[in-house]
Amino acid sequence: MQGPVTFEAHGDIGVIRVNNPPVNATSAAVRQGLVAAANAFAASDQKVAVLMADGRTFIAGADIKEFGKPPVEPHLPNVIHHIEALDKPVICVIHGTALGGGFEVALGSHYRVAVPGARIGLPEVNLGLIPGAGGTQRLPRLTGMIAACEIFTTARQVKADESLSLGIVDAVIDATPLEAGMQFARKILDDGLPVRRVSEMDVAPYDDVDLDALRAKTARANKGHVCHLRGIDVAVEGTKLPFAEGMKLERQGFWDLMQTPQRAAMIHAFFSERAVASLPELKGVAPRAITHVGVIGGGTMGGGIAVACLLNGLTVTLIERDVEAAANARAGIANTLADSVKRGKLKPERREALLADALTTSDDYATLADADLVIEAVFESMDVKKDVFTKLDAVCKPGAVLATNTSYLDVDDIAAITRRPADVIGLHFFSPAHVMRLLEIVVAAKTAPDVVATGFALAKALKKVPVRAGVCDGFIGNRILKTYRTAGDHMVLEGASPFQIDKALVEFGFAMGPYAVSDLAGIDIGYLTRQRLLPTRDPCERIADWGDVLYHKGRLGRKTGHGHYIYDEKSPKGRPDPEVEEIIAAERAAKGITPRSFTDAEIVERYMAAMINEGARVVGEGIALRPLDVDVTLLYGYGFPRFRGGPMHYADYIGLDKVLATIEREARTDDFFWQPAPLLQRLVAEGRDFSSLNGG
Ligand code: T1G
Repeated sequence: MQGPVTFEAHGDIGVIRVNNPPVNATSAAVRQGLVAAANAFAASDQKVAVLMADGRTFIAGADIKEFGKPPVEPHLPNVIHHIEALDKPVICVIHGTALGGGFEVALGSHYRVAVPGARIGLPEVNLGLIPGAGGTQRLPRLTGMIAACEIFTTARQVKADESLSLGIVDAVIDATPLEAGMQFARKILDDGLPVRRVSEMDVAPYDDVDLDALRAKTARANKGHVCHLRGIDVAVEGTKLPFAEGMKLERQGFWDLMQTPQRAAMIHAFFSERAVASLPELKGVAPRAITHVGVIGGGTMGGGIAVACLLNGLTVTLIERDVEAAANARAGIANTLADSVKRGKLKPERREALLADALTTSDDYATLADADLVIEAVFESMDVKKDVFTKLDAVCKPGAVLATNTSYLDVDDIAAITRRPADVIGLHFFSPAHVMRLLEIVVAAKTAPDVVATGFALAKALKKVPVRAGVCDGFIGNRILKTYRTAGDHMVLEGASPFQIDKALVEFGFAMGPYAVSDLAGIDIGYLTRQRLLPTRDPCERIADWGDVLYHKGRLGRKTGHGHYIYDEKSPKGRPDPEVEEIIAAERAAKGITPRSFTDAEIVERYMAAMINEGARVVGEGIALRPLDVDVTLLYGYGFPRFRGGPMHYADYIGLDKVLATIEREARTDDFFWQPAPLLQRLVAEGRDFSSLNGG
């Protein structure tokens, strides 16, 4: 047999082998190949077949690249039905990550074997879908309804030993996939085990109370999403019917969801998260080797960066201003690692080893002499950073990468203080640095290509999502944040309350509104940003500095118990503070503004128009390479709802002409803040959208 699926005889045992790099996705060719191989097995003398895959993983799912295109026969559910209907046993061997359609192929096999390290999962909800090839109908028959629904609504990957205990796999065999399959096949032959079809099994009884609890928990965890609860409905109702009828119910649910904008948005997010690291400038450029990282500053950011490096196998030397501060930094890192142990993310003995062997804390820069890369995370002051880089330039070995974690300062200016500007780069982590996945990689004018490649390699090593950014105030994320926050502040001055704005944006899909976020991060940050930008403020700019009043009253947010919201034992998560409304009313009166009411829809429209417009400027100026880089930045660093795909994808969905019309409407009252981005105007004039700039 030719193509990505072959059938070969090994005595009494046949082997159906899938080989479709990089992850053996069930493309049309694979589906056709599976049917042909099943037929070859049926017609052969072999008594049992092993179904496995070459490469790093068993089938990792349907071919996402085919979504949104006209479907091609044979459909995966029919392929799986064909395999299950065989009257000779098929054993599926799982290695790597058998996800989505790949796991569903395994469920349609008669027996399942995992090798150590293998994981299974049904992550379709991450794409705005539900399992569409029998997952909602077969898995409940194997594990019970509650466990099955928990698996596909969380999209979590289930390890081999848990899969065994849940009855998903029949054995975990420590061998190569082929050897494991052959070993189990011989057991089938020796014991004369029959064909065993999951579709013919019954779902074990379950308690509706448990199901209702799972529904409620799922709804809370996925506000705004439609696919998770649809999956539970399909599983529950479908398995009450004959299997074939249940499959029809699942198929209907799957295709309904395939048509939703949420599916388009989440698949855009899936591919964009990968596209951000595929840059022409990195092609063929080897990164510098990184095993020993220096961190300057052991505060929240420096400590978090150190933990991220330690948890991913790097050795860390952390420098603080004196021995006491270094000891405090070590204690902070030890506590953070202890939290990881408490959450089951880290074994205690590994924590001890990291602290004993992988972490050095000191006040002596000389200990950085053999560091491969050093990241400074000191106070956001250019003078302080220049002092640090002068010291690093003196002690670090030739070829060491010198990185700044600044969130807005000019990386070119920092590089210029050194004798090695080509080795200087910005690595902007987001707090908490060992949790937030976004890493803005800020490329200065003189940063060498292999230093850029090193930044991306470090991001991969730390399991971060890297986005290349140019040098400007705030790079990509903070620059756009400042704009849409200002749009919110203007609306407050005009009559909206910060609490209404927060509510409207939570309804839109943000986990938190901008004012609740400000309370969390600290109102002082916004104040200091406005102060810093005061000297560059344009006289035409409409000033919305009512937040400064809160700052001067010491209302800094959660850390002082008072910000926009009140935080106390009565409302630990905050409740609107009427006094803030009074402060704002006084500000409006002082500016002669008569407040007006806003609808939630208008709040979202203006807020998103400001965000999209600044995103278009950032792309137009080359600070971000493509609109997808802006999407990934907002998705992974600023809580933008994934089911909307990011601000630029969302703009395409609502129509760039509508976004431009909003901006032009608002410009009639404030033509300074509302200046249409030239790129937005050009795309509208050409009838194109942002996706046309995202490349291949
Ligand atoms: N289809 C097409 N391409 C895929 C793919 C997929 N399912 N999964 C990965 N790729 C590409 C990816 O774009 C990248 O390409 C390369 O493979 C390596 O991926 C019927 C309908 C498997 C855990 O959601 O979670 O089945 O950039 O960089 O970090 O019910 O890929 O190199 O050109 O991510 O080692 C369900 C999605 C689909 C799994 C490997 N399956 N993939 O991670 O490599 S829906 C999924 C992953 C479905 C059925 C439904 C991960 C991975 P390029 P990578 P990795």
